[in-house]
Amino acid sequence: MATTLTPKDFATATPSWWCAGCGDFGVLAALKQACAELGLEPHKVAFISGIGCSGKISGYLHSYAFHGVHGRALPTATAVKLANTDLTVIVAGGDGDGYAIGAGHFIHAVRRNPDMTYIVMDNQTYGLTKGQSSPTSMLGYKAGPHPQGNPDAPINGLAIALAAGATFIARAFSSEPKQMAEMIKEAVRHPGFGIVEVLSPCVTFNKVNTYKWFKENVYHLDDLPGYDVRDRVRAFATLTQPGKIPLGIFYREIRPTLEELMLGTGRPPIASLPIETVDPGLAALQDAYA
Ligand SMILES: Cc1ncc(C[n+]2csc(CCOP(=O)(O)OP(=O)(O)O)c2C)c(N)n1
Ligand code: SF4
Ligand SMILES: [Mg+2]
Repeated sequence: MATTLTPKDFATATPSWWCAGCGDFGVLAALKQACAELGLEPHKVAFISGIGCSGKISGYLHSYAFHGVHGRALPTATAVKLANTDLTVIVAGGDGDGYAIGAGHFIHAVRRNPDMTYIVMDNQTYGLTKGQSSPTSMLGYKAGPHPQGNPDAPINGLAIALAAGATFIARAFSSEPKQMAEMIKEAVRHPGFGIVEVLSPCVTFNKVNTYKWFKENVYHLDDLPGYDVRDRVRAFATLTQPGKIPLGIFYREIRPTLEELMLGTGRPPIASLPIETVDPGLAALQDAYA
């Protein structure tokens, strides 16, 4: 008989290493909530993480876990998924892990569309190594390791994901764990590669992009009249518009996963994904699933 799990069932006894107030706590809380509400069982979840403060998260979630080398979480997770397609695979790492040293793996994981969820914990700095600029640091961002300020323009990870062929793209804020849990749930339900970027402040080293700064600089896609998650062009325009940072689900489409194409196995789209939000090709795809 199925038992009802709660977020506590996904907790571990490992003491947290994070600084008090770190945005990563909100990500962990949302993840546990999402896993419980999805009815996942810990022994059927594989949680793969990269290196960084963010990467420590795999030690705090009760499931199978692999804390890999810097920037290599996605290829590791792809191998795990191909080896056992019954596992729900969740990957997490920092902006440095995913968009700097792991950037090549990121683009190619996205285009292959393996059925997994990737959470990028974006604090706009390298937290673990004491505050250097990361690929998402703002121009001029100053921190101890380079007081002269960051000379490099930031990259837009979600716009890159869209250009590379991502099939589910969302952004959350660690101060809004409820909304984040809903986005993670949708990403896990999505039959394909789902990326959820989370704005997750580093309270120790990034004194620019603080909770207050984010609160003043975000808005929700729900507030945009007529926003349609099938509209790739609008998603790109919204993601790249200068100014305030949008939160919500930007885009989703259904296309065959890596497992389907390589192994001939996959899972049917989960009921919560509204049929009308996907391409006309869905009917043919569903026949294949039947
Ligand atoms: C191959 C390799 N290069 C460099 C490092 C040093 N290093 C560890 S974590 C890190 C960056 C972490 O930044 P991010 O991925 O954004 O994670 P955060 O700590 O901010 O959560 C770096 C450069 C390493 N561990 N391995
Ligand atoms: S250094 Fe920054 S990112 Fe790392 S645990 Fe502390 S607050 Fe979080
Ligand atoms: Mg970081």
